[in-house]
Amino acid sequence: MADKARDLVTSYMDDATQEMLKITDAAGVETAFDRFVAQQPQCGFGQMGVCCRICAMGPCRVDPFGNGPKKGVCGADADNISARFIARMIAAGSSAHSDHGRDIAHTLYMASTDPNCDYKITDEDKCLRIAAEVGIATEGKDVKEVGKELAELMMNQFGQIHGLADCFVNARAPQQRIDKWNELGLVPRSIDREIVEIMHRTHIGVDSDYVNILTQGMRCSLGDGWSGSMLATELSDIIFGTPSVVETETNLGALKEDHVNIALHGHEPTLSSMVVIASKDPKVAEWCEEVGAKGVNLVGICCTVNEVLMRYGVAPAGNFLQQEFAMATGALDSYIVDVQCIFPALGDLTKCYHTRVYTTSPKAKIIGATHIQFSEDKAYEIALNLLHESIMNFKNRKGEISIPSQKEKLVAGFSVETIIKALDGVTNSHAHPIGTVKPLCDAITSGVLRGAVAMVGCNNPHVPLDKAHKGIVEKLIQNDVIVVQTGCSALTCAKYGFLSYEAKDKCSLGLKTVCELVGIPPVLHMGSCVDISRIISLVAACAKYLGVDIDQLPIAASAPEWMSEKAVAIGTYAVTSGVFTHLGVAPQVLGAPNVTKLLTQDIEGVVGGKFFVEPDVDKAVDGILAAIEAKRAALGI
Ligand code: SF4
Ligand code: MSK
Repeated sequence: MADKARDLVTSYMDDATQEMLKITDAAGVETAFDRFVAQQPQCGFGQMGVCCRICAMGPCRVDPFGNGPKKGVCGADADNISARFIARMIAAGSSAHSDHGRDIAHTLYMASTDPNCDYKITDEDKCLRIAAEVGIATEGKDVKEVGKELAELMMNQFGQIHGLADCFVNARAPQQRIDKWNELGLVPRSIDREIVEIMHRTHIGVDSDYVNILTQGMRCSLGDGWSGSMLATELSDIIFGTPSVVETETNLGALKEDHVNIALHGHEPTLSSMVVIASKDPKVAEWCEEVGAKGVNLVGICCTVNEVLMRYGVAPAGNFLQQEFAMATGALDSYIVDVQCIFPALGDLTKCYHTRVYTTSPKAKIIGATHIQFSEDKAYEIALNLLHESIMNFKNRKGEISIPSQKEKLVAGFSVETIIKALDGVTNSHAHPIGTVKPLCDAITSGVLRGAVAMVGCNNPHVPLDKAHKGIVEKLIQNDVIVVQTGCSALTCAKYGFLSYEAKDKCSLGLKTVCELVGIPPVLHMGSCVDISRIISLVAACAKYLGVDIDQLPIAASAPEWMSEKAVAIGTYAVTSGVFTHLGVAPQVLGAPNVTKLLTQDIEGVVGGKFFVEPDVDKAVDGILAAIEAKRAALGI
């Protein structure tokens, strides 16, 4: 039974990962797949979202089907318990993205005010453009003065006392959407306040109305998508440069036996970008020579690599569930990690492999790892030290090196600016500083493209690894649907060649024609998880161009293998923004009938978007395409 469960979840994954699984099995090294099987059967009450341990009168369980209790000790029913649980997931997810954004805003402040800062404003045009967009006067000012004002305004979004955290909402959302959110009271008052208020409301004996709790969840999620994440993305571009097209290769085959292999893992661009910059220091080459290595090979896992892939072409070695396998190659000399999605198990694996795991954030220490604390005011020095430590560890390699040969071509770097520029290159409609979305909208309204899907999210052993990502994207591009991606979803589809120019040959005629004409892959890599804000910005620009609200566009979102609390926050802000959102893994709410109905049906009448839960690939694609065609029909296109 256990073997069967493990075979099922591992049977679809790529050859490189299959190869590594055989190696870890043979060596008796435990991975997430073993631990997942050991967890079976998982708690049914937890899976249905009807288990509560918010207070010490519990834990309480509600029996959704049988004759067991229907209420917890305090009287909370299944809908109350489940809504509180989901709201807390939204709060945690929003806090992860937004705390990341706060650190980036501080870095922009330092770059603008401290002449000795290792960071600088790289994209000055973007600094001036974003500042003007959010209402800062820029004329006659030095770019550093503007950068300082912009950083201060953004930092204020986290805890402002008066007004709303609506800089980007007002600048970017279609007026119909702003009106709707204002009418429903959904525009966040400040990013931190909405997160804190969720924690207050879900304390025992506060909010027991599931609609009221989830409404607060929606408001908090907008603080993530349209504020915390959006400012993280835009300010990162200002500091590190706005991504443009880069080509590289991906998968575990990106590791090199004769080089010092360093994997950057986690989510933030601050340290990882500095490691890339410091890796060019002449001392690095000297140290490599000293230990007999041909050089440093920087690779990455999860969203940190999406950040440095988009800007510097660093190759991804894998997605979320491949993180242990990178170590099991025996060729990884160090993991430099920051925050989010880093397995505690990496610390245990240091007992089996020579790899050093360096934690760098005071927020994220791991037992078994070495902590070298990162600080923005000594960024270059710390990055260089981490490189030195990693290079010296090359000498400690032991046992066999097993790097799978598989790697795939990958094209990335599709910021909104890059997408618009690529499309504008075809039509020469340079009416706006960064061009317009007219060519994209024309392709959709004419029917050459039927629509667009944002495919995002993680990996999750609850579903066969990679199967849904691969299956859904394959079918969408065969139906003239262009796909944009972020996060581990992008890293997954890249392994199968969907993010290469050659993937146009897997597409139906309309999409293939667009790819050939514009010179883009059919699946566009738009960055890390926080960069879903790029997708939201693009969607909002299209809606404004067409004079409609977001919920009228022939678009959808899909998170086929999601797992994190951040994904819950993202899904909620997508739905609240009016997007039809597919989930391949059911959220833990199914034991709460009213919450389930609200999220999958009734919410559509309020905000225009809804969740569509479907684990089956074919049925998921049918549902997504039907939603797109229904929007087209309603628009008369
Ligand atoms: Fe039980 Fe209510 Fe306490 Fe939850 S809050 S553990 S349902 S008594
Ligand atoms: S890293 S949140 S596993 S996408 Fe952004 Fe990947 Fe999901 Fe983490």
